[in-house]
Amino acid sequence: MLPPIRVAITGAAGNIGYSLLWRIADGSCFGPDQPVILHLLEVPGALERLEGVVMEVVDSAMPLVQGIVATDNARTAFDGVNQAFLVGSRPRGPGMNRSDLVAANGPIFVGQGQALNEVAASDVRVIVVGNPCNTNCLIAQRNARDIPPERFTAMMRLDHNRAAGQLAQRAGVPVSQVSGVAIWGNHADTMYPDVTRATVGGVAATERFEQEWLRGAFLDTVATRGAAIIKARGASSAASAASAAVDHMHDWWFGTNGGVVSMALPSRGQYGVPEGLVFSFPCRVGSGGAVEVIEGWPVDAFCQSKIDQNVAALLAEREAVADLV
Ligand code: NAX
Repeated sequence: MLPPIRVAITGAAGNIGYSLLWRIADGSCFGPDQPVILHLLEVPGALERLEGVVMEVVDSAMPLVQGIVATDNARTAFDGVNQAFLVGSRPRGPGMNRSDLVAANGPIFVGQGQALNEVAASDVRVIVVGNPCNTNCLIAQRNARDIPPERFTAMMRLDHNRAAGQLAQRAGVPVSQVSGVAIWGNHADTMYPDVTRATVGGVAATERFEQEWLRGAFLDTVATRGAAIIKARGASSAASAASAAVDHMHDWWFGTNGGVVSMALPSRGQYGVPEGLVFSFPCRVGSGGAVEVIEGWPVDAFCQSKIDQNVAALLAEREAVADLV
């Protein structure tokens, strides 16, 4: 057995947390030989619910779980953590638009960024899931001045997995036969699922499917999938979001073996995206966890227009939280 790693999950008593905890505890994320100490953060009003969740984790008798910290204090929650899943944030309420949500959730990520900066382990890696995740990630990163910016990422993997799932369904093949999908931009309905380099059952997606579908129903389905799930299920995506967070952190931990994944990370100006914006690019992860934005990806006029649209949206979000970053 390896020495344990400390894994923080914020919003641990929420819907995503309820799926995520067990996937981390059963070794799906960091491997079957990697013990974990779970650090669970909630707001004071949800501590009793969190206590119930902790009881269930104990009752699951998970051999990899070597300790549980449950708290409403960010400094306690992030003390010594190596991996941080920032899931907790305020959901969008009735009548709230995106900028209201940015304004409501921004301050949470100021405090959490500062707490990570002060007490997290020196190798900490962060995924921000709580929406608007790209801008929340930017805020956390800017408030954690001593942590290298590339340790902060936002989750685009659900969009990535949704795109792969749609291609597989359309072709009637298992999703394991889909590769090379990439999501550009913001986790919002402007994001662009790009299949230029995707293959499905060994055939280029651009040959297998009509362009009309790829730029029409496919795009719309992926972009509006969250809303479709809320309509059908009466609740927002939870298990699929937890699964995507596990995929993201698993691939960051183990590497992608040359495969393409979509991660939002602070731009270094790649593809003309303004420096610092937390933007999703096609990425690879090397062994050792170095995330590399893939260079030389073919960007046609359609893709460029989508990149521009997402840059504009993220610049507007950054402007709305200028006092927090
Ligand atoms: P829930 O409302 O079920 O759970 C959120 C939990 O976070 C609650 O228990 C709440 O008490 C807690 N919380 C709120 N503020 C907190 C704070 N400051 N510190 C610690 N905990 C806090 O939402 P859930 O369905 O779990 O979704 C969580 C977040 O994920 C939402 O912001 C949601 O919009 C976002 N999502 C992001 C996705 C992505 O692809 N990036 C997809 C799924 C999901 O919509």
